Parts: sequence; structure tokens; C-alpha cells
Amino acid sequence: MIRDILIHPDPRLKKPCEPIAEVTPDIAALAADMLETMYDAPGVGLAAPQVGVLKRLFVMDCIKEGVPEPMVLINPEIISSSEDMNVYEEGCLSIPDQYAEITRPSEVTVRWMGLDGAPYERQFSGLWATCAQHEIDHLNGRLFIDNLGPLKRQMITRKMEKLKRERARGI
Ligand code: K1U
Ligand code: ZN
Repeated sequence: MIRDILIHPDPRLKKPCEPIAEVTPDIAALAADMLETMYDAPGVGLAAPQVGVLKRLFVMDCIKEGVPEPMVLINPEIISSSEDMNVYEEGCLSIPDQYAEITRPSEVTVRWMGLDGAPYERQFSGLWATCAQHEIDHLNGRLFIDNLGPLKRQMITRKMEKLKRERARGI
């Protein structure tokens, strides 16, 4: 089932999310819905708070062409980050059509729980590393625009408020 994606500003996008104690059928259904919603958008990642669920889970698939590699990461933690940094022009499904260059560590090692309840650990680089950091920020109530200066952030927020007003009026 495709779920609605919340648009900034929304208080649910600013709250830290709760850890998931165990993988229940509800969590498995949420992950399946989030993958479907991400591919439909389309996007390369999606965090649970973006669909209004304040739990520590995100999905991603950064293969743009070729064989899909859907990933579900529960309670993800960055356990190490490279000193080497990378600049990527990021977007966000909760901030449509707005992009900004964001600097982040170019490689990160992430530990998480899989849908099978088992622990996993993997080093990510390239877009996978950028996306994992962007999604973990969502789980901590942070958006990529929080890395921008106040004027740029306010300009984007005003555009999103206008977009939400227009959508509410069916424009
Ligand atoms: O979390 C999100 O809002 C999803 C976001 C993830 C992301 C994108 C770029 C850098 C870091 C994190 C997106 O997927 S935005 C859409 C996007 O980047 C994309 C869409 C279609 C094809 C390829 C990329
Ligand atoms: Zn985002």
C-alpha cells in the first residue's frame, strides 16, 4: 500500500523516533509499504517519520538502473564515519523540488537490525553513504535543510508552506 508522504513543515518530521523492540507483522507491513511508497515517489530512500510513523526504521535502494537492491534498516546506528568528506546535491521527498549541496562523510559503517531480527553491519560509500546519513537524520528529527543557513532554510520553508496551502485547496 502506498502511504502519504508528509511535507515539511510538519511537527512529526522534527521529533526523534523511538527504537523498535522486535520485528512484528505490523513492522514488516510498514517496511513493505515504505518500499512501495519510495519506488512510486520515486526516491532512493524513505524514513518512517516521513509516513507519519515515529519509529527508527528506514528503507533505501540506491541502484538507479539495473537490478533493485531494496534494504530495510531497523534501529540503524552509524558506528564509524570517514574523515574524508563528500558533497552531494541532496533532495528530500518531504521537501519536493528543492535541492542543496550538503557535505557529509564519504563513507560510513552502519549497524542495524534486519527484518529477520538479526544484526547487520556494512560499510557504505557513494550515494548509499549519503542516503543512509540523510535517513538517519530523519530518525533524529533532522532535515537536510537544517544544514543550510537560516535565510536559505526559511526561503525553502516558505515555499513548502505555499505548496501545502495550494495542495489543500486542490490547486
Ligand atoms: O529521504 C528522502 O526524502 C528520500 C531522498 C533520499 C536522498 C536523496 C538524495 C540524497 C540523499 C538522500 C530521495 O530519494 S530524493 C529523490 C532522489 O534523490 C531520486 C529520485 C529518483 C531517482 C534518483 C534519485
Ligand atoms: Zn528526506
